[in-house]
Amino acid sequence: SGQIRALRQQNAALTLTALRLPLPRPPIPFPLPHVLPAAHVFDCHHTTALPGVQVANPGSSPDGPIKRAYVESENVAKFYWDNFKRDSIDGNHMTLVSSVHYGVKYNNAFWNGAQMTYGDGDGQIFLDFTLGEDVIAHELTHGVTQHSLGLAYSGEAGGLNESMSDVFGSMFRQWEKKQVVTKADWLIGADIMGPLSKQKGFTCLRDMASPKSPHAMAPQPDHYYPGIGNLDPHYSSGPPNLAFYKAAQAIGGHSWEKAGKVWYTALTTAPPMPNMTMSKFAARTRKLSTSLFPNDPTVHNAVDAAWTAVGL
Ligand code: ASN
Ligand code: ZN
Repeated sequence: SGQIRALRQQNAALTLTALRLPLPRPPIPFPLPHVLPAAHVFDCHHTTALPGVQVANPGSSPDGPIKRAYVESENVAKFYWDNFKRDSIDGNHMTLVSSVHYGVKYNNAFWNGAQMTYGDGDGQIFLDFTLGEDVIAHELTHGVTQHSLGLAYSGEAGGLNESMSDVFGSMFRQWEKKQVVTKADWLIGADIMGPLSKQKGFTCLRDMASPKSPHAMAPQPDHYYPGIGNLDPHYSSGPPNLAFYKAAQAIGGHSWEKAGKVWYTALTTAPPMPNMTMSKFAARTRKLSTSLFPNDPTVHNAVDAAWTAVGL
């Protein structure tokens, strides 16, 4: 019939149009999911040879440190991606390597420039170091610092380096618990304190909210002074730790959303500056608090007052 002929002509016209015009690319309906970097775990079997023997399927290991090193490394990678769009330690999808059961009753954990290493603790002073989510994020953040500002591990930069690890270590622990700043304890190492340490009244290694606290195993100065850079970095980190706590507290909400963004940007958006001073870092966060949150003067005021309070 005429109707069918008309439809056929219309159809032919559409086909011709389609042949002549390049089809527009259909828009991707949603962004592709981010793939977390791989996490590898090695077992030192109580030796000090690194990295040790690689563990297959660490995520389903019955061994606590092996499983935790895997799961929490992936969680730290997720923390850095979800909140700061950083792809792994180096910002370039680097595989996360951890070695556990390092040495015999080894009372520490460390980043060696390429990987994390965790001791089992002696069970008296310290428990297994993978029990601290903040400890795991602390060590991984040493890697982030190495691949960004490249802060030295001595002088004022050393204190800043340690403080970055405590700041993002605590922030990560808060993020895992979905804690607002007023509910967080701001302690570093609270989950690895052994019975002997607790018996002595130590609740943590360091207390960001109260660096001089006698309940911290390693009390720190809570105010800047010229010459603070001569201290071990774990002590000179006191004033910058307290500054972050004060800024986050005054801003309120989740530490990783505003204060964390300012600190992260200050750490990662400049060429390496291994000898950065504390006042230079403070100045960077003061500036970034305005440029990142131009419509939210609370952020700048909080950051400014926090540094001023610790003498910077
Ligand atoms: N656990 C310590 C730290 O990451 C090891 C060290 O003294 N560097 O700071
Ligand atoms: Zn450290």
